[in-house]
Amino acid sequence: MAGSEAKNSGSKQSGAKKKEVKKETGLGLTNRKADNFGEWYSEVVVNSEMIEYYDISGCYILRPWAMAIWEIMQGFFDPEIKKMKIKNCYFPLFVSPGVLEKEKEHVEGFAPEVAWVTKSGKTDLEIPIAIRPTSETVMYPYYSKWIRGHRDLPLKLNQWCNVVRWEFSNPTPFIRSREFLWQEGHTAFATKEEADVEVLEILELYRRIYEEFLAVPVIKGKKSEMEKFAGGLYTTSVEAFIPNTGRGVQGATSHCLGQNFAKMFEINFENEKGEKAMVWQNSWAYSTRTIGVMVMVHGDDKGLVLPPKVASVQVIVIPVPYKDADTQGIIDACTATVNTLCEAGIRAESDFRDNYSPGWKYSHWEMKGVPLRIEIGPKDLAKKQARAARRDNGAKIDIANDNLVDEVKKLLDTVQQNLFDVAKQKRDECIEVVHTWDEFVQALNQRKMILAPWCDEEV
Ligand code: 87F
Repeated sequence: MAGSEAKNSGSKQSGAKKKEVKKETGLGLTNRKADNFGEWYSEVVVNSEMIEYYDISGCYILRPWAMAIWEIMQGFFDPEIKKMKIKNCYFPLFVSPGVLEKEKEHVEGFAPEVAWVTKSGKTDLEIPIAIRPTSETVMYPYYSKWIRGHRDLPLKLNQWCNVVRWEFSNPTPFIRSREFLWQEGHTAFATKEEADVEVLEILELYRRIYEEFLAVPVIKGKKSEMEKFAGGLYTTSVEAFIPNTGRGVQGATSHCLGQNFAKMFEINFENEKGEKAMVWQNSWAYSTRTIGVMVMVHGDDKGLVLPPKVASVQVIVIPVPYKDADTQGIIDACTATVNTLCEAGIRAESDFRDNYSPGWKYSHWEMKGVPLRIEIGPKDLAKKQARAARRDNGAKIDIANDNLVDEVKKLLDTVQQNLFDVAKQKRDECIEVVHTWDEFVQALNQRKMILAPWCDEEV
């Protein structure tokens, strides 16, 4: 992968261009994705009503439009890990300095990012307490307590929570924020073989979140020794690619921790032969970064583009009344359409606000990325049909009322698949095979994703 993070890059653009885009709708973005990617991204997440900036740098409000996406992914992942007999739990937000110290070796590199509580009211705390940046040190002392014999294994826990990492470089909503939401799984096994299997099972679930839900193609892989989690044995990840920046983004990680933490936290058990043995551990996480990657990959100059599977509103139904038309008839047809779709399990809503024009509403819901818009005007009413417009490519399709549910379902599936196909094609077009350092540097400057020979040896 060329680099490991998406960056806010790009230069300031001319005012003339800004106006040009805005003029079309009165609502539009002032930055184009291709011209000023970083500014474009900030504008999209705010104007789509996913994010509100907060008065603490690097912290963002997740508005319902974003939270709904997180909940839909959770609705997939949580039952999947429950099928794997992983149980949910919740450990405290605070970490005592003692346990953090215990893990010094690998925490050292991360230490500047750990936030501390030092006061209650005006009084200094006797001992400052850390806010979890991740929960190994919070959880593992209790794994040591709870695991005694081989019958206590495997111990497989997950928690849905927030973590705080006081980042200093380039905060970006979803991608790099000082507080974020994630799930963190922490499992302990009697054997390395069991741990190895789970690492890849979880990685496959992460691939499915990206590819099946967010329609973002990812590459599964094993990190180099330099890039792995220092506290673990090996790290696997799914990596996405942002064509506009030419950067890879780490999408989610699934680590085999080996026995390093078992040693540090004395997580031992008596095996079947009555001998003392150390557990094998894994940890794995995906975070709200997933949403940022999705925005970067699919968004366009009209705003957000949501894959239907994660859109809290999949279909927006907009009445298009004309002066002398049967306005009430149109409104009733819209209501009936929404009801029919909702009954079929499709997430549909209508926009009946009478202080906005249909054109304004089109732009508004395009900005918010709703996959399908249905317009109903006097002609549609007369013909017992509705007109659908796809967010991904702008295509318009007339749908007879009798075929509404089937056609809409088909269209949503097509949009989902098309978003993935287009994203994959764009990514694959960026792949460059290189053999020399000169070629490598050149390809990197051309925002390519590089495939290069790799010896995995340090010199
Ligand atoms: C920041 C401050 C302190 C990352 C940190 O990836 C500690 C850390 O340990 C830290 N940033 N990490 C690595 C996290 C490893 C691991 N934890 C459980 C995961 C998956 C979930």
